[in-house]
Amino acid sequence: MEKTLVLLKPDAVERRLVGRIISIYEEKGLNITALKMLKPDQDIVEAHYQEHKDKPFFPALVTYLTRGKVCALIIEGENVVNTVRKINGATDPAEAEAGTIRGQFALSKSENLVHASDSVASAEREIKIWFPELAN
Ligand code: 3AN
Repeated sequence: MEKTLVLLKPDAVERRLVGRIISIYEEKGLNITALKMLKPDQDIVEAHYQEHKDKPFFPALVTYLTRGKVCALIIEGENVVNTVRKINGATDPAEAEAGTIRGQFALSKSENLVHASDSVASAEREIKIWFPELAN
């Protein structure tokens, strides 16, 4: 079964939206197969967002992700990578459809509540970063 890595980022935890957001994935029929809360260190966040390391917003992105706890999830289901990206909505909440998580709950392009892997290969890479204990 396909897997994806989802992060409910510090703004989701601070705004007490963890339960509501998880419910949206579950109500869609997807399975949460791993879940943990952690305050990530800089190394984890830099590894996770390595594709953005040369972007002007990278330092702010690292500060944002390391400022508090995140909820990391592995979600499994048929076509889960694309399905969760659709449920999350566009990166810029101003462009996100109203029914998506970002469309419903987010306003800011830099603090947009959720992350989900953008491909099966990214999911494999990101799951190793956030759940190294599950590597075999
Ligand atoms: P997504 O999370 O939708 O896959 P990415 O991978 O392009 O989007 O961006 C990763 C994260 O970087 C976003 N979730 C957001 O927090 C931040 N980000 C992306 N683009 C910008 C931007 N133009 N300005 C500030 N922050 C950004």
